[in-house]
Amino acid sequence: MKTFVFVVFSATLCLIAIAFFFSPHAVNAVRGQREQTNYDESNVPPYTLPDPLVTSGGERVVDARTWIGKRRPEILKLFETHVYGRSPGRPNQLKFEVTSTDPNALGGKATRKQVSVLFAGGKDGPKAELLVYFPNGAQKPVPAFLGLNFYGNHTIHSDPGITLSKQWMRTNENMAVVNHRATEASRGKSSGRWAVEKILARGYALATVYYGDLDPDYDDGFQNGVHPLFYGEGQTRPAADEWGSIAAWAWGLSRVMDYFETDADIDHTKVAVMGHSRLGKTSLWAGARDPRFALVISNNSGCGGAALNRRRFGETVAAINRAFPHWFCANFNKYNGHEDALPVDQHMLIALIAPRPAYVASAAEDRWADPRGEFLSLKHADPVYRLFGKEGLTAEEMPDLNRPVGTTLGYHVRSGGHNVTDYDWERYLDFADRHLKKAR
Ligand code: GTR
Repeated sequence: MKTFVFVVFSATLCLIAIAFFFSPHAVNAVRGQREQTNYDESNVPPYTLPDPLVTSGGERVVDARTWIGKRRPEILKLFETHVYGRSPGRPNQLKFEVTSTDPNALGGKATRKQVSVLFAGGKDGPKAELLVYFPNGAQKPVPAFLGLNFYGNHTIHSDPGITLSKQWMRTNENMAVVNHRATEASRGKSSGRWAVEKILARGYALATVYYGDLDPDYDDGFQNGVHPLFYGEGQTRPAADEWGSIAAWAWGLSRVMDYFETDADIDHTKVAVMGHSRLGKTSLWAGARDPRFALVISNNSGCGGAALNRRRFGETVAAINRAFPHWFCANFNKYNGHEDALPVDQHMLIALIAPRPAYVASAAEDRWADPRGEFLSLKHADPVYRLFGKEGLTAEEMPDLNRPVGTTLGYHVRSGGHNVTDYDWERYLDFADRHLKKAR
């Protein structure tokens, strides 16, 4: 009897221990041991940002020519070496193949074109499937919005003519992704995040690619996706200063821009690149690197996107590198817990976009992404816009909820959480109308 009681007692203790281990409380406790997430403004440590307008040699930059010729290339190189990693250029074998065109899509409102972007020139090599909706009746060539999507092109609209993605994707019941593959029931599952009809009605084309076509979003040591296409003799993974996944996704956006340059219906001088969350980090890096993007939009991009690293508010460098070891280059790990040693901060990423317009949107409840840190990045990029005689962002303080501010640098903090809503899209359309349409 004694033994029986002892066995039952020990088994119960074990079950309690297992239950605790898997509870959110325990996860937070373990996380907390490693690092506390700070959500308290009064606990933001004092910090000094690197000055975008002082060269590595200590020279003050006072004109746009020195910025373009000297300081901008320096900063770009710093971001490549320490944050996102260097990317290759356009592959020589790059080919585009239009796989379908329907002039009568969305009840006649749009022309739907689907294009295979063949990175190695053939269908068997790595490729991205591009979906473009053109607004019917608009004067050509049309300006466009381009953004990567999280679960396949077929999720942005229930349009049955969109090719269902065959790529690996994270299993997700809400998205009807079963065993890592999309199903017919996945169609339109992300339509709430893509204001397709609104964008078309305002005279813009909308183009999108599934980000997993470029690099599936998990840490596999860079064996799948586009990285291996560029390995040198004997190379098995990117070097410490070479591209991670964010840089690969951004590289893919530039390849879409290569396609736009060949499509007479798109005005490739008026393309806005937009992304949400990890894909907002991606749109910023794509826009920073590739000056062919005329306008850049970051939706709730947070750490590694628009938010200042040195504030250590919400997600930090250490937290992001731990959770997503494949997103940045290996060198970025040196700054886990050592943000002040970074030779750049994210205001300099925005500055790389100057003098082109950039828009950053935060969401009030998205504290993990540090809304205030996102605002401050824009604010501290403003002096670079002034070199070009442009007004960036005059607001000194964060605006009230749902009150967009800014001139060449636009900002709003929307009520609600981490998401892309029609409110966000309406602001992007207004901003694009001001900057892309005025020269028409
Ligand atoms: C989170 C990550 C954020 C953000 C987000 C997303 O888990 O910590 O940096 O990128 O994912 O992309 O949805």
